[in-house]
Amino acid sequence: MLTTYNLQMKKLFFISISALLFFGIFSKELMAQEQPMAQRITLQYGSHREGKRMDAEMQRWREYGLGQFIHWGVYAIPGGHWEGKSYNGAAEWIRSWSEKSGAPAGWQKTYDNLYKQFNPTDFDAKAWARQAKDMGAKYVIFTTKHHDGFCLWPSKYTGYTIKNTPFKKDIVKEVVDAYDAEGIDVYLYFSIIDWNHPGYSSGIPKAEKDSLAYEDFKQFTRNQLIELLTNYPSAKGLWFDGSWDAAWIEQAAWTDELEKELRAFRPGLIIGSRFRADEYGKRHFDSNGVLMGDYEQGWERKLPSTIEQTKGNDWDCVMTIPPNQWGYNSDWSSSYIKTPYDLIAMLLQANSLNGNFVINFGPDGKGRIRPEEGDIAKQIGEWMRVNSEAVYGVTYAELPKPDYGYYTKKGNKLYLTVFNKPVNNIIRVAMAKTAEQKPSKAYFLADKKDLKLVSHNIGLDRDNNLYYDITLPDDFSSDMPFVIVIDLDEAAKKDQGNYRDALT
Ligand code: JFZ
Repeated sequence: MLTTYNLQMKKLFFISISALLFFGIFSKELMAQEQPMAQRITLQYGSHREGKRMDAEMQRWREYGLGQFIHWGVYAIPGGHWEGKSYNGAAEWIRSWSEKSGAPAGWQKTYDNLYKQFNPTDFDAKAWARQAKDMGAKYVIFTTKHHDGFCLWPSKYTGYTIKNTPFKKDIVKEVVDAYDAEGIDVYLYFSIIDWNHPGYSSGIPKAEKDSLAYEDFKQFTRNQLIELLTNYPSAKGLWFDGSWDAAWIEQAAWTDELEKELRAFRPGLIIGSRFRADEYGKRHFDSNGVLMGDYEQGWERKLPSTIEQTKGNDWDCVMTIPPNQWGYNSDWSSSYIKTPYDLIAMLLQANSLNGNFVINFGPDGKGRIRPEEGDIAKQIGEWMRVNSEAVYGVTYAELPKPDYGYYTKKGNKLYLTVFNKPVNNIIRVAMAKTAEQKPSKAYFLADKKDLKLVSHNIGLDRDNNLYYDITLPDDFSSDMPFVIVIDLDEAAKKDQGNYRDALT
């Protein structure tokens, strides 16, 4: 496997160099690549691994394709609004609303007492899990504690938990059990930021008493993480957030130790790159440009458009349905709401570049997933039931992105997910003359109907490609993206081209 990885990296390197020469520019992404060995500095708390994790747990992660995020907590009660006033940021951040920016008087005190009303009587973890399953999600990331510090599990290290609400029951447990029962892997979202803990500080504590309080907070954080891994042994990983705080960044030695402890405590545990900084304060990638953690966790509400931008790493993209609302916001009327089509296009873009795509849901204060999100999940699920073969367990196809949509690949099958149907009904696939696998058969994934496949030398000199034309039936139309499968045949090394290149 390592050899394959090295080969891939060599290819990537080659592609990067060609891109540089071709465009004559030095893009930021490429400059941010790993330092050559000779130029590296010694790091004590940098990345401790070179290249991808190849164990079974990580292989499973890599094959998810589609995931669900759930942001749920006390912020679901105000839902972005209070006493007729509207907060103008992300609803899960509403506690940070200041009176200067229009918050009602005494807002933070009001917020910190809202948990006393948290009683989501309509919460039905099994219904959520069924809905996620129907959508086609293979994993879920669930907010155990967001920045406000409210714990959806009965943590013994603070009173600010679900146990002290009228609801009382352990919500994290209900979610874990329900998703486990549906065969959906669970990842626990955990915020390093905790506005409720007296020792928490976002800036570096200066006074001695503040530093001491921060030490308490560190111990508290460590205890809660061990508690979560102890209480929910089936959870596959931790999804960290908030690690941009200056105070946290300063803790390189301690966070490195903590990560080691968590990994030793739960072998196979998956942790992304948004957990800790190295001793120079570098996050996600250490000072040598090497990825920290098991996958790149920086693609939030954005997607790479080329394989070079992914630097050959594993990554996930987490995406909101409105522009930037993770927790429940009761008013979606003035926001653009992504359509199932938009989300499927993003899903395929992610999968075509070796990433997982994760769609966020924000249940309301009663525990209901809003109908708009329900419809989106349903429509994505309908699409996935027909087309998920092009999503699960696929990889980058090592072909340039075609204009009509995205390629994904698995074994000897190439999937063409078509978003833009050519006006002549001919899908033209270009492959290098030297490619080891050649298309032998093309068909619709939906009904397995064979499609006419012919190869041409279309007489374009020096592009070193062969062209395969797939003809869609005359009367074919589709209002959703559709998938064509191409079987690749290793043996068929035909059509090497019989026109000589022009001598110029
Ligand atoms: C964080 C949270 O503050 C937010 O509420 C939500 O939970 C989200 C998933 O994570 O917000 C971020 C984190 C990282 C970036 C942007 C917003 N980022 O890397 O660009």
